Amino acid sequence: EAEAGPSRGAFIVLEGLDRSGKSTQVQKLVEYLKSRGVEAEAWRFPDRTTAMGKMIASYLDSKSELDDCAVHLLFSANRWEKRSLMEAKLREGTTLIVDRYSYSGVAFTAAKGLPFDWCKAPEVGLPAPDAVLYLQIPPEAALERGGYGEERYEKLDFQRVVASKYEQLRDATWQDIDARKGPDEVQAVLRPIVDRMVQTCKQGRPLSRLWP
Ligand code: 2DT
Ligand code: MG
Repeated sequence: EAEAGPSRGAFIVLEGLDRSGKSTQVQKLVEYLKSRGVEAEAWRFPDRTTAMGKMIASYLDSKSELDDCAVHLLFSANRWEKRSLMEAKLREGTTLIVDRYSYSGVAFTAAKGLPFDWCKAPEVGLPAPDAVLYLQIPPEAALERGGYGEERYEKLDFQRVVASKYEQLRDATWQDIDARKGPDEVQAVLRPIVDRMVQTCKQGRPLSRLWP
C-alpha cells in the first residue's frame, strides 16, 4: 500500500452496456452525495460539448464517417483534454461520478476487431479511477428496455461483443454490479461502495494512472 497523500475527492466511474442504467445511477449518486454534504459532480464521456466532442457526436449520430483508429484516438483525446480539470477538481476535494471512461474506449473499439493493446495505449497516463462500477446486464435485457437503435453501436450483436471485451478489462478497482434490478435497488448497492471510497480518498488515497 502506498503512503497516504493529500485529502481529495474520489474518482468513480460507472461502466456498462447501453441502457444498463449508468446515467440514472450517476445522477442519483450525485444527488445523494450532495444531500450528505459531499461536494460532487456528474461527468460523462464522451464530453460532446468540446470541438472534439462535437466530431464524436456527429460520428455517433451517423452524420459523418471516420476511420476506426481515428475515432478511437478522438475519444481518447476527449479524455486528455479534460484531464487537468479532472485532476484540479479531485485535488480541491470534489468527488467525480463519471458516466463511461477509458474502459468504454477500449471495449467499443476492441469490439470492432482492433487489438486490445493498441486500444489501451493512448489511455496510458490518464488518471485511473478509484473504483469502476460495472453495471452488468445481459445485452438482451438491455435491448428490452427500449431506446436502442438510434445511435451507432446500439445493436444487439455488437453489444454482445462489447460485453465480452469489458469482461477482459477487469482489474483491482473493478466491481460487477447486478443491473437487472430496479433503479432504487441498484442505487442501494452503489451507495455504500461510493461512501467508503469517498472516505478513503478524503484520507489521502493516492491517485494512480492508467493502466493500474
Ligand atoms: P453514451 O451513450 O454514453 O453517450 O456513449 N464510446 C464511449 C466509445 O466508443 N469510446 C469511448 O471512449 C466512449 C467514452 C459508447 C456514446 C457511445 O460512445 C461509445 C457509446
Ligand atoms: Mg448511448
